[in-house]
Amino acid sequence: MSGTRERIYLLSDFHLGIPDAASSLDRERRIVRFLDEAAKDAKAIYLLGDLFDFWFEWKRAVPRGHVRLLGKLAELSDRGIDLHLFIGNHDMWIFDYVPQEVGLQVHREPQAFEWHGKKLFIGHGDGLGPGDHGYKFIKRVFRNRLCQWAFARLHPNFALWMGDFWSGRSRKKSYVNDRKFLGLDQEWLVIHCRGVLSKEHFDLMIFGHRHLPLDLQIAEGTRYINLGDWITYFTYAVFDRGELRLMQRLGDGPLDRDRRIEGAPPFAT
Ligand SMILES: [Mn+2]
Repeated sequence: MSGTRERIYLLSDFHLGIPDAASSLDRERRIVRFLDEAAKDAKAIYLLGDLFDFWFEWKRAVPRGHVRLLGKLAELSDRGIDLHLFIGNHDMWIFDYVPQEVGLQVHREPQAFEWHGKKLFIGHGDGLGPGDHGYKFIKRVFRNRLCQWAFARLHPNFALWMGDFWSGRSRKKSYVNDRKFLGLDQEWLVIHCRGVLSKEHFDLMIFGHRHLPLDLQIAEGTRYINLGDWITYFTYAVFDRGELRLMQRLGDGPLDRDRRIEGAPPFAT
């Protein structure tokens, strides 16, 4: 491990809060352990969304819980590590509290970057690609200022109960459908990426949302990486001097004990 901070780490889809408080806390501790290790050589950390299974910020109140993660992120930010958050569909209602309190930069749309001469396209990944019109409509409602204002008028006990209920329903639906790699021609994020590529070249296209770690060549000179999740796979990507590796956490120790994964699950052991 180098003594200088030059690596960029990317990870997503913690869904803290599910399936129950005890196992969520267990995962939260693993994430914090990972962040401690990453902080040893991280220049920046990119969180690609769905940190929480449901989140809403009132002007003067926020949901209970998740203080270890929020505290650790704040600490890393205070130590000068550059933190970025791409808002996911489960935490779309992060407004100004998390960015201000933690000290991170929020992105609400996919964005292009250039690191070490490599062109990257990064986003959470919801609502992209063909189909899924039901979700695309709901997303417009959820992003609507007036709807957000109306939701904020509800009592937090009731509003958060309702939020957990919705969130659980969408999760059950997506859990059934989402687990298998569909093939390059069927994966909607790959279809979306290829559309983007028809207008502009990118070397690396990195998303979350799919809950399936993938590292695939999708066009000449382009890799599509899905970051997997921190529920089943405990995966992350590291960008190190122009090279990107998708990694799976093995235990809670130093990151050099983790293993690189390529292709799609099931991964060879
Ligand atoms: Mn997710």
